[in-house]
Amino acid sequence: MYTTEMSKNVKPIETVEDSDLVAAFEARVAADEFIEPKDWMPDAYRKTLVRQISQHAHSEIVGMLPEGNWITRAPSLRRKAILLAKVQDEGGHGLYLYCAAETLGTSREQMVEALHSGKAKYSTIFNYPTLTWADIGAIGWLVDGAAIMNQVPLQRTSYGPYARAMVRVCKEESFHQRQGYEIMIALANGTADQKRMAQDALNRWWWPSLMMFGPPDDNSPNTERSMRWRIKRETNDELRQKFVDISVPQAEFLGLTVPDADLKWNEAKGGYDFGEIDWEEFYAVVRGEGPVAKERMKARRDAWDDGAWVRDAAAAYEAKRRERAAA
Ligand code: BYC
Repeated sequence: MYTTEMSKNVKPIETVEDSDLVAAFEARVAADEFIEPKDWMPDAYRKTLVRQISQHAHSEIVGMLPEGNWITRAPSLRRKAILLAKVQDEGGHGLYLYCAAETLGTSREQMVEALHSGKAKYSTIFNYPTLTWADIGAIGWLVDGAAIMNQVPLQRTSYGPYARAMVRVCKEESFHQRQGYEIMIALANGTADQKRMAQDALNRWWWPSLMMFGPPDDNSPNTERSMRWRIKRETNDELRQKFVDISVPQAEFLGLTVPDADLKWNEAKGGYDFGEIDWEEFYAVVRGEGPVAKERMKARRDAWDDGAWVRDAAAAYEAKRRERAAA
């Protein structure tokens, strides 16, 4: 997101903003009231939201690429129609989220420019390639599954427009997760080769899916304040643990093996213990060194350039419409 520049400029809010306003704001958040676009809010709250919501929007739009790549190669008309609808849904999610961020005073052009110039981040998960049809199943099951885990609590995030956008997004993500799991069921119960494909996809997508939840809590610079402001309702590690606990029995149902030798049920905590995530890989991908990061950014920039004539035509039409209305 608007990363280092932003954090350098952030001053402790109490020194630059009216402490009564800050106290009233904090009290509203603590009482679980939604903050709305025209309400007073600390500058750092606004910036955190723009950072997170725009990153979320970019992730949805970049996330169309790995799956869009398989629309022409889906194995049946039914699978093609479902995948097409899913990818279109992701485009819609991006639009709701860009609109929610715009209510905070940033423009679509600024957000897109930040993505294209590399100033803004998007989810690490979309920097991995989709090599086989089973990857489409694994993405729906695991990536959309992780997304739902993260987004269900965001329906209660403190900023009203973001919370309301999440309600519809979560309903659609739930369908996405099921379509992915259904592909995995078909493959896992298919021929030996199909089952091997399903296992291979699980092997490649498991760890990157766990990385979607972000760095561990003790290394997550934004979590503490975002939890206090109820932007985030659960921490990165809490959500990651829930995801593991839900996904492991799903893998067992498929007859597949989660690629983690340290995975073990822990009776005392009522959840699974799991192996150490490769955080070096995570930070490398965050820095833009993911396996297909360059292709993803090129595809986004090309789409923006190729669509320039549509934006120009829409602007010219609108200008004519206004001229006519004024005449
Ligand atoms: N990838 O302090 P932290 C989808 C960054 S779309 C890249 O914990 P925060 C789907 C983080 O931004 C799913 N960067 O940050 C779409 C921060 O850097 P900056 C997208 C990551 O914000 C299509 C730094 O690391 N979901 O599922 O408190 C098809 C330190 O982290 C990542 C959302 O965006 C990452 N994985 O917590 C299918 C959900 N993780 O910005 C599926 C909304 C961390 O300070 N976002 N970073 O320079 C969130 O819930 C939070 O922003 C995060 C990170 C949990 C992701």
